[in-house]
Amino acid sequence: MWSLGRSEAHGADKLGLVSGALKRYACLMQLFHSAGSPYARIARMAVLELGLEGRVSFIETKLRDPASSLLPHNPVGRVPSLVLADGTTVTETTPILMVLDSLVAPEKRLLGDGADGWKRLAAYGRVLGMLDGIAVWNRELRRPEHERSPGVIALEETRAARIAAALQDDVAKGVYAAPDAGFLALLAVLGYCERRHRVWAWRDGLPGLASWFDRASDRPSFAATMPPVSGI
Ligand SMILES: N[C@@H](CCC(=O)N[C@@H](CS)C(=O)NCC(=O)O)C(=O)O
Repeated sequence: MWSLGRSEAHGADKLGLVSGALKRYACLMQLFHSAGSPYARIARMAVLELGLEGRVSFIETKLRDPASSLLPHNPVGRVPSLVLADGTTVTETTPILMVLDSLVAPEKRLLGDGADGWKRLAAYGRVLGMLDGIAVWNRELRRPEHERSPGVIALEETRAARIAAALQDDVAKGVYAAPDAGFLALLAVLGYCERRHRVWAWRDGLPGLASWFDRASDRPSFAATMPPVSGI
């Protein structure tokens, strides 16, 4: 964050620097996130991968709290949420990636432009579908035991295993090789399973996917957004 002492500000103002700094500060977007959210992690990694740290500040917020700093910006109350410089709030991971992509040169974009027959978007969507299922499964496990639905848990466990097997085949064919939206989403999902959803021994029977994850985990954007370990 910007902060100038009184005399620095006075001297800088003479040079017209304060107004420049204030303008830049005003242009900052705010990305609301929680440390454990895999969806928000995709957006946070995207900011870092695209080199947008100077234009997007990260704001950690509380979820499911009526006093959350996010609620005045977004009644949905979910992260990630991106508050633009004009106060517009973009909610949901994919629209946020679209905004971030619009800030960089076309060849750097994470979602692609369809020139590949939308293959990158398809790869990203497949991972997001897996994350949605795992999020439902994880939410179920956070309920008191007597409120949990064994049927929902079984369905989501089966879905996750099915998608993971398909992802291992994809990885073997070279999909998820470049650090685009699908790559970052896959890192975020598997990273979530490693630290926040450990009930699922996803590595068992999936050595190809596990070795993809171990290699891809080297990315600095992944290390910089590590979530705390949870009890699940
Ligand atoms: N469909 C949303 C899902 C985001 C989401 O579910 N975020 C969770 C954290 S992982 C959240 O904010 N939960 C708070 C709540 O449900 O109130 C997206 O793509 O961004």
